[in-house]
Amino acid sequence: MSGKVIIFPVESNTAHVKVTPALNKIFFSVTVCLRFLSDYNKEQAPGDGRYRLYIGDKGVFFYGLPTGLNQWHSVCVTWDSGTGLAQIWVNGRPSARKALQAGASIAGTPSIMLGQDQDAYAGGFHVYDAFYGHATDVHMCDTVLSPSEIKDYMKCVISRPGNVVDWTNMEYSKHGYVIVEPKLTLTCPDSEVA
Ligand SMILES: [Ca+2]
Repeated sequence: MSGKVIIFPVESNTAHVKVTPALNKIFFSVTVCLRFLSDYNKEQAPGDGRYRLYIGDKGVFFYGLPTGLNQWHSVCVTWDSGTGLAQIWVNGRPSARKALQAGASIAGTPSIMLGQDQDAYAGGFHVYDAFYGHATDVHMCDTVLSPSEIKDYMKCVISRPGNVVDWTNMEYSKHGYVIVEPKLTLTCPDSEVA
């Protein structure tokens, strides 16, 4: 998928990309990075500086982060079971680190999907929780990336490709109305990283 972008052109409760992980294990820490562009601006949209991360059935909000419409955002989320600390980075800006599910783990065969929120394992889609827009450079790692590795990612330098999901070598299948195309625009111009 190197140099490619996934486009979800409509709101739906069907369109998604299923990703086959390269590694199956019990996760006690995780980092997920991706870039997205959208003009989603409804009530539940991240148009208000707000992001939410779930581990299992518990979620935490992060506020005051870049969410501008029609511009690319580079996002990394990290979570570590030992400390219970979760954090999100957007365009080079780190959030406060917040408590989320200390001592928990992510076990079982992972069901990894882009474009839909899974309220149930591999299902439970709702149109109002769907993503539409563009997404690229998806990586997932079984450790917490260092701040310098995350800043590299924000600058479009992939210094540590994901060992669970690696965009450059990602096995996936498309479902519903999903287009995969070459990247036509820069995806890192708005990074605040110097
Ligand atoms: Ca949902």
